[in-house]
Formats: sequence, C-alpha cells, structure tokens
Amino acid sequence: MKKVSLLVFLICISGILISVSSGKDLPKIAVWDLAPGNIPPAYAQDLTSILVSEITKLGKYEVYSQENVRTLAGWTAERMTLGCTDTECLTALGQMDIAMLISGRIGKIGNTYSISLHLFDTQNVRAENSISEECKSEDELIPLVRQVVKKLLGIEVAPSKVEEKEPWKATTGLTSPLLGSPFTDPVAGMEFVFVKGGCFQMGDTFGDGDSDEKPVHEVCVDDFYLGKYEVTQGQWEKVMGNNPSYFKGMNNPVERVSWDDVQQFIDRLNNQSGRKYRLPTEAEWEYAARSGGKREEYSGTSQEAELGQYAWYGNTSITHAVGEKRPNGLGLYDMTGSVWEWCADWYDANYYKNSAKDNPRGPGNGQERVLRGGAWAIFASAPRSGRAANRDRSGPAHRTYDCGFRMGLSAR
Ligand SMILES: [Ca+2]
Ligand SMILES: [Ca+2]
Repeated sequence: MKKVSLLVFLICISGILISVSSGKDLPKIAVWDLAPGNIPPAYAQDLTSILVSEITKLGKYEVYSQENVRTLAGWTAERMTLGCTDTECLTALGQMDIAMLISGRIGKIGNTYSISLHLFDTQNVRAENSISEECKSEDELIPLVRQVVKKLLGIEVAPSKVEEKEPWKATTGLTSPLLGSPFTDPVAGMEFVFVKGGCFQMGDTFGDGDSDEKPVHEVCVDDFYLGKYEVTQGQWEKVMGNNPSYFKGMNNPVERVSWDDVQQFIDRLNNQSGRKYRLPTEAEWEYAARSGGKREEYSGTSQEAELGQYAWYGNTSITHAVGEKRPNGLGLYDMTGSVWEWCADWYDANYYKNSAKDNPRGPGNGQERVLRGGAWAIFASAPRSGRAANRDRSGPAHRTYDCGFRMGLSAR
C-alpha cells in the first residue's frame, strides 16, 4: 500500500512538474482516492493512480492527489477518511485555489464491475457531473477508467479508437477462457492476458540499440496469451515443490532458475493442467512489451523520466513483489525491469538479418538462450538494458538472482 501511495505521489509530482514547466496557469483539480466496493483496496489504489495519471496527461489541469491535499492542508489521516463531498471540505479546497474535485467508487457485484465518478465545483459547492459505467472483466477496468474520466471532464471519446488502443481487450461474447479472454490457470494461479496478434517493426526502432537489434524488420505474430506477471516464487513452489530464489518472497518473481529448469516447470505444469504452456518467443515477447507492437522504447513508456513508474530497475538492490508498478498498454506488469525473462529461442546475434516474417522462432540451434527486459540490477543512470528491443542471452544451464520468466500459451 505504501508503494502504491508512493507511486500515486510520484505520478502527481510529475504531473505538477509538467504543469509548472508548461508555464500556463492551469486550473487545479483534486482527485480523491477511489472507494473500493467489494474489491481489494490496493486495486482501487492502482486505479486511482491511473486516474491521476490520465488527467495529468491531458495537460489541462494541475492535479492534486488526496495525499497531496492532505499534506498541503495539514489534515490528519482521520480527517481524510470522511471523504470530501461535504460543504466544509469542498469550501476548504476552494480556499486552496483547487477549483474541482473528482471522487468516486469502484465496485463489484457478481461478475460486474462498476465505476462511478463525480465532478464537484468547489467554488459553487455543487456536483457538476456524474458518470457511471460497467464492465464484465477486471482487465477492462483500466481502459474503462480512462474513458469515464474523459467523459466526466467533457472530453470527446471515440469508442473505435479506444478499442484500437486496447488490442488485448477480450473479445466480447466468448465464454471459454481459451477464446480471447483473460484467465487464471487453476494449477499455479498464474493470470494470463490475451494478446491480439499483429504485425510490428521489431528491433532497433529508436536507433539507439545494439548491433544485434539490427536490421529493424517487420514481424507478425499470431494471437497468444502471456503471463500478466513474472512467475512468482509461490507459483513455482506449487508446481515444483521448491524455491531456489535468492531473495525470498512468495509474491516476488522466482529467480535463480535456468532455462533448463524452466523446461521442467513447464513439463510438470502441462501434465497437471492439460494445456501446452511454453515460454514466449522472442518476437512475441517484444511485441507484448511494446504494448502490442507500438514504437515504445520501454514497456509502457518511451520516456526515461517515467520509467520508474513502470519498472523496478537501477536504484533497488532486491527484488519486489510482482505487479507493484504500472502495467503497459496490454495490462502486463514488469516486462521492463524486475527480473530478466527467458524466451524460448536460441540466441543468434545475426538472426534479424534472415528472420522469418511470420511467427519467427529463432535459429534451430545455438549455445545460449534469449533473455529480455533488463532487471532490478541495472545502474540507475543506464536503463538501456530495459529497452523493449534489447536482447541479452545466457547459457541454458545458467542460474542467477536476476533471471526469471513468465509463461506464454498459443491461443489456438
Ligand atoms: Ca521483467
Ligand atoms: Ca543487448
């Protein structure tokens, strides 16, 4: 929870810096923490931080989180639990020159999630607008929050465009978990995101990469599923009955597992689940890291200044629980940073020169296997290793405390 608050704080600070540096006198808006209704409070916190970041990105407001307001006003934590939709609180915000307040609730009834957001005018002490929307899966919540806040603020939302931006969004009307919806594997409890296939420019699209990322070439991948998180120690232990990790924590990524060890994990998992889980190919991994093949430098952002919101890297000397940073555009966490992730392919520095265009699977043989995404142990001044296009490799028997993996699965 502390980390989530810190994240919210960092996002808000960056928002304030952006607002200040723009030199304009932007109206101030406060965003209260979303109240959780039958969902984990940490999840409501996550969605609050997405809400704050979404408003900040509009560049039209100076955004204050609930915690920012508390600090500014010198209010106690108890005071904050009262909410801020009463006359007294709204007036107090008005006196702080904060013109608007957004507060709301995320709830769940049965399988339906609902988001309600309210916009208050602090000068006139009244509600200006309210929007409520529903969705049927947890993975639709993030795009829905983004959509609802824009509606609330009177910004046009083109539904077709939102659809296009969320290619991972489950196809509606399908009930089987293997037909395009996110699902959780019952054996180890791993959550999977559906990745709609497509074509993209693979390799050094920013012109700042290593020679093995060249030439940039078009690659197309079929629909597949990818673990929402790196495989955790708890999940590894459920399948393998041991925990080889150096940094212990059941929700932390498993590490000190070699590529060969991972094959054993997959064999056992497939025996128990009856499915054909596998490591993602290098091409699938990069396509997913780029939020569905976009020209994205890191997973989730191209801005180095924002990287700390998305990735554990540099200034951290241990691993952390998975999923504590922001997800990328497909709803995948920790693709950049945390631990390096094994891919299925053999490594060949020259592979891009003659890679297949459709579903490339790497060379037929080699000495080393591909690793992707960088890790917690990158120097803070050099997040290069975490670039979505960056390739690294290691021998298949090599185990180290910054290498783990996430599971993949073909969609058909
Ligand atoms: Ca990672
Ligand atoms: Ca490299």
